[in-house]
Amino acid sequence: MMYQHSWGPPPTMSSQGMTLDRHILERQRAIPGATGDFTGLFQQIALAAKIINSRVRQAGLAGILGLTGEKNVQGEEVQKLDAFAQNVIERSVEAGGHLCVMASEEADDVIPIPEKYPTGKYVLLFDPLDGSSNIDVDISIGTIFSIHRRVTVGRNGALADCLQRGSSQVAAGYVIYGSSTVLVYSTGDGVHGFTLDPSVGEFFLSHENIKIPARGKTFSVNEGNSQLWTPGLRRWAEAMKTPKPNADGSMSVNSARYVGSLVADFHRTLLKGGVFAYPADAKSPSGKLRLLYEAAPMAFICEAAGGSASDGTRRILDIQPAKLHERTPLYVGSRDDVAVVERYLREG
Ligand code: P6P
Repeated sequence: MMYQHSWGPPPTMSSQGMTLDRHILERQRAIPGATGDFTGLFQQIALAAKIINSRVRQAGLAGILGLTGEKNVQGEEVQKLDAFAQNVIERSVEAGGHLCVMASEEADDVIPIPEKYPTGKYVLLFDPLDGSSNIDVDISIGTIFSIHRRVTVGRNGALADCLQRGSSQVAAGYVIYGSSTVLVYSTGDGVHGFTLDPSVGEFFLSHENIKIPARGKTFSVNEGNSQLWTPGLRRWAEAMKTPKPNADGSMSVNSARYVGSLVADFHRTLLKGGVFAYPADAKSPSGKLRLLYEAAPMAFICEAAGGSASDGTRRILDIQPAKLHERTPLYVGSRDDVAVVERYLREG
């Protein structure tokens, strides 16, 4: 059946009718011994994304519909969006028997699987709604997730299952609630994006095998913090803003782009190239972003697309986490552009 978008000619053959579910299933069939566990977990994550998307799209009406996290018109307590997203993800995945433990930016400790449900071999780490402070001004926000295999034995998973290097991830992904809702994921073999068609409530393949350019023309960093940076980092930012001569005598300049929402800044960097940076500084000596469910999943995706990600000196995926909410500086994007900022950082 030819999938007809309501806004014009059907998509290209490669994405015609290719839903996220079918994409995952076809990859599962190619893996010897695959049990369907991963497929089931992924379908639950996709369902959670659809539910969160629906509520995010209503948020602008909060003042009218009483969805502000206060009492709604029925006098019921309504959750703030990030608490809502946290709850939706937990409820969507806890009963499936695919996980032994979860961890979230919104929860101080690991989240066990309720005793009444079976447990499984996977671990889910997630940021349910990153950048949620931007929703009030209608800026894109996102959900970020990271999946590991457990390393402990027994019914319940443990902290050790969560504190694994990013290189151990079996999959990572994010959902960007922007001008459209796009889910991007990788299992390490390619990076693929799926756009939600709200008219049918299904994610369709829209960005097949994403590859990040080796070099881009955009740098993305909050220069409001520049007085807190090292001299080397300040020199990097100045170099990014210095016009460069081309062979034909013309000059080229970079573009500065900073949304202030990691998923939005990363998604643009992944598709267009360039570098996103959240440095350590005098205010945040370890940086602001979390290693487990922000930096590591984005690094996994970026490397699978041909890019790179470091904390300025170490590959993000090689860092052994010591704490659940550990923070890290993050430089992620086009391989050559990340190498340039690392060189300035080495100068100190
Ligand atoms: P700043 C959003 O609050 C967030 O956690 C990330 O999504 C984003 O990249 C970063 O913080 C923005 O931080 O300090 O530039 O506002």
